[in-house]
Amino acid sequence: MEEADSGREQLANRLFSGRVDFLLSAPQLKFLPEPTVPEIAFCGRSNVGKSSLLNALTGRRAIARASVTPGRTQELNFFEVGAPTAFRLVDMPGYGFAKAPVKVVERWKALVRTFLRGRQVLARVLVLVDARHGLKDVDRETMAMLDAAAVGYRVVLTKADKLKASELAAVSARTEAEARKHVAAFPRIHVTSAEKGLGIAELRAALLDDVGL
Ligand SMILES: Nc1nc2c(ncn2[C@@H]2O[C@H](COP(=O)(O)OP(=O)(O)OP(=O)(O)O)[C@@H](O)[C@H]2O)c(=O)[nH]1
Ligand SMILES: [Mg+2]
Repeated sequence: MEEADSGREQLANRLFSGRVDFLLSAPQLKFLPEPTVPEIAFCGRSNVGKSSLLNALTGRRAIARASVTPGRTQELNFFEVGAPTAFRLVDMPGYGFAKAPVKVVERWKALVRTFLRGRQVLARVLVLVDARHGLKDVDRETMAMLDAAAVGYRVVLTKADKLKASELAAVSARTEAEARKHVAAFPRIHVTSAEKGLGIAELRAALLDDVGL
């Protein structure tokens, strides 16, 4: 079993560290690419580490733009993995960012919501949660929306390197217990650090399953 798992991880590592290209940035739904391959979307509060996780998964320093300033990612950014393209990763604007103008926030929210609920090729959503903060009500709203739309998602704790082992164990247990109550959530959560590489190989292998490879 362990050998089979590590075989999957090797395959996943090869794919994610192979060809990865930025495809396009869609500020509105009409600019979305043709739905020709499975897609994995990264969502979560502003500054939670979506762009950084995408970079860590693909082994690139900065294919997706990460920043200390919340609200960095303002469009749906599509990245293609594999040659020929096996699947796409979609970096999205964060939610819960109060400092952007209300109109801008509303526009991002509508874009993300419509994409998540209506994208035919969406194979999995990753709901990223800062391990220091745990689940917030805005995350719960997103999870409930995905439950209602029957869109499967994985809850991913980020920035695990910022916590002590005991704190991390507590927040993991709490988050997993809550994820289990959501019909469209995977019962197991992922604990990651884009900074230290923690949980990255496992998440790559899981995403391979998600896109049917
Ligand atoms: N220590 C630590 N810092 C991290 C980690 N992941 C991201 N960060 C930091 O968190 C900040 C935000 O990261 P981003 O990847 O830009 O976050 P985002 O969710 O894409 O943000 P928006 O696009 O604004 O919604 C940056 O300063 C990152 O360096 C991690 O695993 N560990
Ligand atoms: Mg971002």
